Amino acid sequence: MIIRDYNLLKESERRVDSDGWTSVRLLLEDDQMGFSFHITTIYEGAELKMHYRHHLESVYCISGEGSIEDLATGKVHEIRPGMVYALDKNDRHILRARREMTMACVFNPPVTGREVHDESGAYPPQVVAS
Ligand code: 9YT
Repeated sequence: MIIRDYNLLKESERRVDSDGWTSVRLLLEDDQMGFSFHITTIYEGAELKMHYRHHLESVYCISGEGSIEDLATGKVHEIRPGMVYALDKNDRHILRARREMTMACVFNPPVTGREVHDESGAYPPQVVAS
């Protein structure tokens, strides 16, 4: 069993900071769960264009408010506490935070730890050892 405490890990090397967001990676690839699990803070006013071409991601909004724009359709969905979105088609999207948002995020395949977005808004593919 793995037991971890966000309150301790938020100031550790598991915290990754980037433009408009910070993320504490509570479960990573080397935990061998088949997914990674992060608590991500999206700062107020942030506008993040993302395209996880190599990962599926589900995101649950714990607090804050904003919106997600599906770049395939142009449709904008409001995001409030209690809502989840799942990028089941590796959907290109823009996430906007009107107020700081706290999100619980799951990635499949799991990220390894230090990933930040590349210029296309993706993380690199999982490297499987042979
Ligand atoms: C909600 C979202 O996708 N934010 C970007 C950071 C990402 N969730 C991460 O690496 O934890």
